[in-house]
Amino acid sequence: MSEIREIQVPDIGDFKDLPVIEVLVKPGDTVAFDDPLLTLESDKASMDVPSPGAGTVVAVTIKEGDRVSKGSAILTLRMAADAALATQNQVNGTAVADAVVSAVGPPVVATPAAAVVSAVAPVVTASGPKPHASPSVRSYARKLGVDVSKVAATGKGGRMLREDIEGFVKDALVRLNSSKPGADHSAGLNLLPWPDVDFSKFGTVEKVALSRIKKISGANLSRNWVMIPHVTNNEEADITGLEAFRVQLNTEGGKDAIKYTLLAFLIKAAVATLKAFPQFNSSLGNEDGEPILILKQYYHIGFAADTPNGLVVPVIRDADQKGIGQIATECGELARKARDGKLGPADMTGGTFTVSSLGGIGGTGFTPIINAPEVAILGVTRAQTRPVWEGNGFAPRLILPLALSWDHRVVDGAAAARFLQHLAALLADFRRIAL
Ligand code: CAO
Repeated sequence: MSEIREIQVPDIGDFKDLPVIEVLVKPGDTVAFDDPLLTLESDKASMDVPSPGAGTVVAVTIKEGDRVSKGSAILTLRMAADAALATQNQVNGTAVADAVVSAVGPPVVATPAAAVVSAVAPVVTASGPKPHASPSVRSYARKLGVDVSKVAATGKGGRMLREDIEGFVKDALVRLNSSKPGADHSAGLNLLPWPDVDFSKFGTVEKVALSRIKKISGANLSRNWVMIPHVTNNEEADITGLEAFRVQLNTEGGKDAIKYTLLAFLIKAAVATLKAFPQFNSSLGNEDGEPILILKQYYHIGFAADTPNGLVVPVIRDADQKGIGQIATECGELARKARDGKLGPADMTGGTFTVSSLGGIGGTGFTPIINAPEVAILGVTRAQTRPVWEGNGFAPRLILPLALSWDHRVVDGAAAARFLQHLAALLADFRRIAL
């Protein structure tokens, strides 16, 4: 009769009460001696707990998020007939079934170079820390010949998952196949193959890895650009009065008061316009195989934030229920978190419409890409004082360029023009928001 043993956390040095960040096996899995069973994480490193022997997993006692120390039960293992435990001298368990004994695995600290992988890095940058991947994921990557520094990590806290390695391999295979003669080079679009140029033939080059954010946002932007039939309408808003009001509020407030930003007014005006044109606050859906429009009765407004690692879109929740001061404060806090790489998934999900403001930088217009599954995005560039004809003479007016990209499957040009006119009228006279 094969023996069932309870496997426990081995000696992990001075560490205690470490969180389990990944359980790598499930009941029924066959493991060999030294195969990783789970990954633990301290504040400085992640480490795999290897199996002390070969066998089949009967039951897993712990789950992701549990905290463990030396001796904590991990799982029960039906030992392979000829398997010997690495550390027989530490056997001390209770019977579970058949002839059950406990065993702790080979000490994790016995192989420090392999066990301690990388410092936890929320964002992996070209020249920054190494990607945060557990030893088992690294070993898996090595088996498949994958360089982990080229893989975008999608796990919690920027952790690399086995799925990330698999996705990378699949993408590489697709690229390889599409480079074969006669292959379709363009995901069904029948386009010319991407130019394969050795730039170093023409001059000195430097290769820099893309940040994790750039890899993820790039993939999203490509999909959105290819899959959504975008159209962009342009409009101008006279914000002379609004800007004077904003400056006045900031002057009255003093040094420590709220800083009223143009972005906060834009978000408030966008919400009022979305209420007047609900199809812009929607997403395309599917029910029983038929396309439907999902109109949202909440107004979570995303705003594009430029960070050293790339573009992110934090979301102001329930912007319709917030005053302009609160929106300005939240935008400031979220923009700061974004720059520090500290935005969590909750800060960036659930948006119904996005505002992308380049006004603090410059420009006269651009074509923002819709942030799927939203159906429209407002792009704003720099306001300029211009002479405007007022019937009997020119007057200097502050004019703000607006660009609205919209999904032509949901909206049409006339609705987009009306949306922008409505928005421009609100910005020209903010009292209209109260109507
Ligand atoms: N016209 C003229 N001036 C403007 C303006 C506009 N449209 N928008 C902002 N400004 C002014 C502000 O008034 C501010 O001046 P004061 O300090 O004197 O008041 C200054 O420019 C700086 O503004 P800001 O852009 O730093 O602040 P903000 O609140 O307007 O914007 C944020 C915050 C997060 C939107 C901005 O920092 C940012 O990241 N912008 C880039 C967004 C982006 O990358 N979009 C492109 C996406 S597609 O790749």
